[in-house]
Amino acid sequence: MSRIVFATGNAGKMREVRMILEDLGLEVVSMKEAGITIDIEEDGATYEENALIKARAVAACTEDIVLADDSGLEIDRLNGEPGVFSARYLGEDTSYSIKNANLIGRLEGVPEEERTARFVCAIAAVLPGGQELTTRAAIEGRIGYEEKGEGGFGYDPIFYVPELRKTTAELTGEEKNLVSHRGKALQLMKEELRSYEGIDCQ
Ligand code: ITT
Repeated sequence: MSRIVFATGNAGKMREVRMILEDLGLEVVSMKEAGITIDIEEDGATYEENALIKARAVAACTEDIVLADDSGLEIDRLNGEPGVFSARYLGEDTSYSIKNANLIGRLEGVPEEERTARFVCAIAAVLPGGQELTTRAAIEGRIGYEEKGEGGFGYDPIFYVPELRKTTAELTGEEKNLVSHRGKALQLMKEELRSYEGIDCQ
């Protein structure tokens, strides 16, 4: 039976990914659980390039289906920053309370209608036959004035979704996955995988 190895070291992502992929009926493991401990340099210019870099690096270590996620937060007023550098913004080891406070500070005095932003996610797949696929999706929102909510990870406490009147950190995991960039990009990837013969999924 095919198994999916998900090429991420981000525990928050992995938690969401497991939930979203559950109905495929395939075993889903993180790269660590698969015993793959390589360091991957993400030097692509786009989310798709970086997702493919991660998926290819892990696919070189396993016969399983490999998926990877590259994602980021784009703030219009900051010319799309932090974008593909979202994980590295202010340093990879800097806490998100500091990163979030910094972004709120950079938007001081900016009115609500100009605080538009989106989370973007590209998912890449490398199949056992070597075929490569990518999907992409986004969720539109606004940057809040303070952190709100305890759920999610990363920039979720400052990402306000006007239609839901909540930040993505105030949503349950299920609620976030229904509307999020990652949820939607992975749904598209599930449809692609279901159309492949030889991948025995539901
Ligand atoms: P892997 O490369 O190991 O998957 P990473 O955290 O380095 O983990 P990325 O390079 O794709 O992943 O960076 C994505 C960053 O974008 C992530 O670390 C967060 O800062 C931010 N981000 C992406 N999706 C998010 C979400 O759903 N909620 C909050 N922040 C998110």
